[in-house]
Amino acid sequence: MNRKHRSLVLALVIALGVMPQAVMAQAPNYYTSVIVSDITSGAAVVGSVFTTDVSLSIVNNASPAQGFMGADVWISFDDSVLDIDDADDNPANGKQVSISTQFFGSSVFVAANEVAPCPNGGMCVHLALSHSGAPITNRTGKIATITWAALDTVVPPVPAGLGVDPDTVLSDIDGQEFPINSTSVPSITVVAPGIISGKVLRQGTRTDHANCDVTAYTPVAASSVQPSRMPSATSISRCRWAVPIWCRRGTMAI
Ligand SMILES: [Ca+2]
Repeated sequence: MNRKHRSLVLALVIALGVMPQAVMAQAPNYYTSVIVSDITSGAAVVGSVFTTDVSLSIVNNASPAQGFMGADVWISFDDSVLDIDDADDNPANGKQVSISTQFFGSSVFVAANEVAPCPNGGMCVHLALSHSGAPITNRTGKIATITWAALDTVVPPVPAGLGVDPDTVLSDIDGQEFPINSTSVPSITVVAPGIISGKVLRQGTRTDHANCDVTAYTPVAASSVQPSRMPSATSISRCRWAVPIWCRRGTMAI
């Protein structure tokens, strides 16, 4: 993040240390949450990508309502298991996630959208967001969608290690910190790819195999090969037989 452009959120949070304790005690009438959703698309499979949403929530139960203006959010993850799929596909500016206007609205100001070391160790998705409208008093909504890439170098199953770093803060219009009453993070485990098996049954007889393309990913043991099922030299020359699935007993690719 360009530190010169850290949001008002970050700068004002520093003032927290000198806040009167009486102010900290006055938080009985609202409830705030930072929520990382479970998987919303894709799958936590080695070599694949999947998405989770990051949302904020505030609910006021009494007047006068308290509202907040910004958030400095650190979502931690195990970078030996996951990477971030860059939202803008531009490696020159680092890695970003997809910002949502659902919570802060169209006036959202993005001071930080980066992958950076967490304040408390490890790697984080860091978002510093604020907006120019009225303080938000009752709303639950997305601030971002993260596309995770499950590394193909891990030995599954392995936990993704998602978390909300303790340095995550919400701030009100005066720059004072809102207590975060709860955080919610899914327990995601990266697993091995599944295997789909089945048979390809022959229907009728085809003599012209032009433009056909058969691909199988499961090797067939040599003992199961039936020479009588082998295609002729002519058909081999016309087709791309990747793996001899057609050699299995009782199965036929074309
Ligand atoms: Ca980028």
